[in-house]
Amino acid sequence: KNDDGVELAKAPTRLKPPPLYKVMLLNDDFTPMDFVVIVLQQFFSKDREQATRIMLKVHTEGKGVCGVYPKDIAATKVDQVIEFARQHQHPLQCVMEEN
Ligand code: TYC
Repeated sequence: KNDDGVELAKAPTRLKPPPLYKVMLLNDDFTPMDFVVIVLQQFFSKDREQATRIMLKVHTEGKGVCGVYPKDIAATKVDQVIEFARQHQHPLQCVMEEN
């Protein structure tokens, strides 16, 4: 209240930015390298060079980040990649992790 007893407007509540999630590809021994490069281009908007770099990182280190997104978009990417790999009978796995 101010000096006249009038209720003052409350400061607006600060909203936290939504948490972001890393979408990661996991290495396996069977999925062709070219297929992984196509996935990175098609679902993560990478050019051929970026896609190749990420694919090789996953191949040598076991996993790698494809992109960082809000939760619902990350979950959709994971589903799309797993479904695309399944359609082509590759065991490629894709997961999300909170950043
Ligand atoms: N290791 C696979 C091969 O040698 C290639 C590969 C890379 C598979 C990345 C999955 O997420 C992956 N053909």
